[in-house]
Amino acid sequence: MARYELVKRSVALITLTNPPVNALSSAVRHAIAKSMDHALNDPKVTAVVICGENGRFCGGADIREFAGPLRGPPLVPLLDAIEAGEKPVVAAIEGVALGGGFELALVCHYRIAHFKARLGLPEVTLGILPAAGGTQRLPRLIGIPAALELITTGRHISAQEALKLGIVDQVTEQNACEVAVEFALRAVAKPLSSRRVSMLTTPCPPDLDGLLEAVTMQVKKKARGVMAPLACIQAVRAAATMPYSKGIKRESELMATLFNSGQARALQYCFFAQRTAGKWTLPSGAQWNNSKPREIRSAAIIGLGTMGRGIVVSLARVGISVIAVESEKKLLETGKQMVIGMLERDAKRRGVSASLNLLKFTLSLQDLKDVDLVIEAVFEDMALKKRVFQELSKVCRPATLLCTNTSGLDVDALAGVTDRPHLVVGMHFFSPAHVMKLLEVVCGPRSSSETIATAMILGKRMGKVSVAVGNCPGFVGNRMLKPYLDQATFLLEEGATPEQIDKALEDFGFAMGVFRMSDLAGLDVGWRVRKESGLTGPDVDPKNPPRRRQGRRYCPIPDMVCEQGRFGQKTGRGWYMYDKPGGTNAKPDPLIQNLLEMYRSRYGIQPRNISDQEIIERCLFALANEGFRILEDGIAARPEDIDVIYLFGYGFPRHGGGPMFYASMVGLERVLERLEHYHQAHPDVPHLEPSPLLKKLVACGSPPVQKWREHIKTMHSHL
Ligand code: 3H9
Repeated sequence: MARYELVKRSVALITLTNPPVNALSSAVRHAIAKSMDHALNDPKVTAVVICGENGRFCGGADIREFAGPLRGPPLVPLLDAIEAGEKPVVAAIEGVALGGGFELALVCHYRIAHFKARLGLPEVTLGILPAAGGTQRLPRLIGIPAALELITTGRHISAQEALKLGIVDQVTEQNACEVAVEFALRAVAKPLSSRRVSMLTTPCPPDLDGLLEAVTMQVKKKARGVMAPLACIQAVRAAATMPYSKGIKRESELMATLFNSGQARALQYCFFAQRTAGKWTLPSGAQWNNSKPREIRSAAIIGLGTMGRGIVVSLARVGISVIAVESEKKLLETGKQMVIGMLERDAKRRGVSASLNLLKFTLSLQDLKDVDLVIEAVFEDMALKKRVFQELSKVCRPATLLCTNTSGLDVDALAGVTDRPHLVVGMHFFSPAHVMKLLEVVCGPRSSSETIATAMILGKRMGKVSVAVGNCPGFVGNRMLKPYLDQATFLLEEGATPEQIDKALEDFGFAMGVFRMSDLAGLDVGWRVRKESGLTGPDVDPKNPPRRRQGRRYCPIPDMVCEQGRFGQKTGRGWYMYDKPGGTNAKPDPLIQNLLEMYRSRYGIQPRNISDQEIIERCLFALANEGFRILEDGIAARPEDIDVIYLFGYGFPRHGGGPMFYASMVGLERVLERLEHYHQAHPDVPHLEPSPLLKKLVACGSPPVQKWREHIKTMHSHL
């Protein structure tokens, strides 16, 4: 867990050896303590260098150990002892120095960083704070404002920025470890007292209270209801106002509060869920680590609407040459200008040159004959998509992968019209596609493992979080959205307002409430789908009683809003009113209020006061209930996959963990009891009827979310 060697006859080189990130597990802490003891007591040793194996200094505390009781030497006294030692200790930072790894570097008397290294205190993103002295040492080293920014955001910084801030003493392009050994030899004769960061006086800004107040406001606005950044601010205040010995106690008290909180558990769950999500498996045994992806050098996008443009940008900025196809000259020209503008802005922001030479724009599908992969992003219309796929079958070489960016149509039906169903897969991007990190990779029953592996890795290459899902209407994300949206509109019928529902969801932590989100996405898309499926419009069977379709409760209010030409932000009116078409500042609209009142009186609905609790329970438990059904159906392989989809695609708050983790945190028994209650009150809403899997899990004693998989017996697993 740590290798000890004597180099240059007098330097003790301690190498952390805990792959993949040299996390500070109990065994590593134990090995560091033993090695330091050895080094400090060996008279041959005049200086110490600490580095990490495989070009990675240290990724911090071992997060997996957080779930159990503390074993092995605690970190704070271990680090204090390194700093207090009488021999100079130099940190050789390569790869990463994060969290406890950064705190380890801070107790070393000198820090040498490789120019590609990244440093940071990301604890806040895990719902905790840097509790091995990080909140006390960093402000002493670089001052309160800079330390506050790093600690409350968890931002990683480059070695160059660390040098500018005074965190590291030297940045090198050579082997950091070798440079550190030479540095250590030179440091032997120098006094150490000024190098012990905990002994420094924290440089205090003139208006400390004002600064802390301003940062508190910022943090509250950005991360509503999130505890960790606020605790970080309090810990930094202690660094400014208390001696180190007291500050470190305050840090530890704050950590204890955070450590046991539901938010910390949720955020740590999110960390692992995100990493688990890429590990797909198929019933055939093919999986992420035994299926070889194809290399994709060239791609084509069909359709230059909002989605198509975002996909072109996502591909081009990772160096893939792209042919973009439109059906009309005018649309092609508009799309081209938009894509070029987006790429140029993106390149400027990242300080690189725009990869415009990778782009080609055409009206002819014939130009696609040699590309490695095509992503179709035309209008959401099955007949049109089928025509495109038939055409692609004819023009593209037999090995070209054919992908569809449908948000819910049958991927297998599209595969069926091609000459290569095994090379067809869904790649469901989220709008705007160059910004949103989620990619649902929709595996049809005939998609080959190579095809799935290629789409998953391509997503990763574009910086996306790729999640493999099965093929069913709406896949995972949009299938679950339906019961969630339905509950919101039923609550409108019963007496709530769009603002009230949105506020409850935003207070819960959603980036946007359901109505503001729908206004942003555009209300007309769903309206068209409902018309096509005979739920509204001239094709509705007149024998249907009002507010009922296909034997279940139906709320026609969204259709009535659309009938007035209110399609959301783009038309300046939707569930809210906006200053102008395309405006983003949502204001409550009295016309919507009137519409709701007239609607209720027309159907004799007595509006009632609806509590925020009911809003949250009905929307979120209906959402999770559909998640349980998705697990039963084998459309998602694990609850973690569903949660990652909702975190990255639908603005579910990370500190809630995602709908499935949230349900487990509330308690499955309670979720079951509330769903039974609401289903009894609304028997014509099947989505409120508790799913068999939920009942089964409760009957099995409500196991933790990571164990649900053992209880899911899918006869027809799609994954
Ligand atoms: C802390 O330090 C608290 C202290 O202040 C004081 C306490 C008293 N622990 O991300 P990757 C696993 S809190 C355990 O795919 P990359 C990860 O799950 C900690 N496991 O690689 C994955 O496992 P698997 C503060 C960890 O190259 C594998 O390593 N530190 C840890 O894309 C590869 O990970 C952080 O928050 C860990 N600390 O990115 C840093 N880190 O193969 C968290 C990783 O089974 N880590 N794993 O799926 C990261 O941000 C990234 O992993 C890193 C590498 C940038 C290091």
